[in-house]
Amino acid sequence: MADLVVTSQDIIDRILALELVRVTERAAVAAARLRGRGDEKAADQAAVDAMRRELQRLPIDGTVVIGEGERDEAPMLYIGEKLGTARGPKVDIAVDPLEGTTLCAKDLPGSIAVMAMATGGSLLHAPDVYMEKIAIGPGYPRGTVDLDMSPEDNIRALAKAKGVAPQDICVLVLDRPRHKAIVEECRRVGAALRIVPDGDVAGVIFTTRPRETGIDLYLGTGGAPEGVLAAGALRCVGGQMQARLILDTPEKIDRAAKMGVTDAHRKYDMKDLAAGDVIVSLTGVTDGPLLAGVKFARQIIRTETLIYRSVTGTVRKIAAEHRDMDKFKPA
Ligand code: VTB
Repeated sequence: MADLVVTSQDIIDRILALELVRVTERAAVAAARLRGRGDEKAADQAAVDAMRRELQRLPIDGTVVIGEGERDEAPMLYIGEKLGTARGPKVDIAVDPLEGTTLCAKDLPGSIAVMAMATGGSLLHAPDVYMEKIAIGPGYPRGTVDLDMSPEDNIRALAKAKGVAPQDICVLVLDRPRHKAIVEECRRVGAALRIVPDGDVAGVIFTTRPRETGIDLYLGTGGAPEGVLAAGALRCVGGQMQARLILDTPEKIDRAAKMGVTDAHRKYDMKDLAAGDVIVSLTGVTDGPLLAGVKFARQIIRTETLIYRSVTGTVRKIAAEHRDMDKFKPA
């Protein structure tokens, strides 16, 4: 049998994949200890600390491109922060250590710890503004849906491509007043709507596994950094996504320009959001349709993680039992 020859390419997309699982597992466990305690900030901080600690140990020359905020507003995992031992490949890092902080604080479904790693320079440096998004899972002809088509046209086109009636399509939107028109139009067409309080990284990723989640289409406006993370996972399995930043004030246009956005109205394709080789890891914090949340038992902590890898399109679901309790002690 041939020896396993490890190239630098392998390091990013093969060997590091399992390391990313460890990173999101740690963040998820840290946040899960504070599940249902009504303290969003504490849960988020615990996840941030744990994620950063793990990332620092990795053999990478990493730069945070999607993080907790600008350097002056986030002491950790700020945009531009260098991570890793610096002895390894140059990579872009996008993190959302606790996506759905309120879901976690209220112990509601769908909060996750999530991160993406990609070849250096390949993730969109998205400012923390809103982003209009549309996403569908794999298996549809390119261009089946479009950000500039109406919800009705998108639902009808998707139903046709799936071979079902529009009434059999389920759309996920965030529960926000700004989505009133989308909700009304979906209702008119007769599609099902899942209206979630938070968590649109997971919401977009739900479209990658419609048989488990029941979600065919994501519509609406959420955070731009969240959009980049979700696009990474979608790309790995051949889903489709389009997005547009909402830059509605001179201040936002200026902030985006500083991050390299020259066309404020640009319609981004999935590849513009996450190019290059990308791996995305997400671990359940609270129970959800994709992943079970962290379970604490006597001397065992159980976690569930999905890891997406673009090079091969492999998705692994890793159910882990952790027995080394010292590693999971709160900091
Ligand atoms: C979404 C959602 C997040 O922010 O991005 C949302 O995924 C968008 O912002 O969980 P608003 O809450 O202002 O609508 C969160 O809800 C929180 O970061």
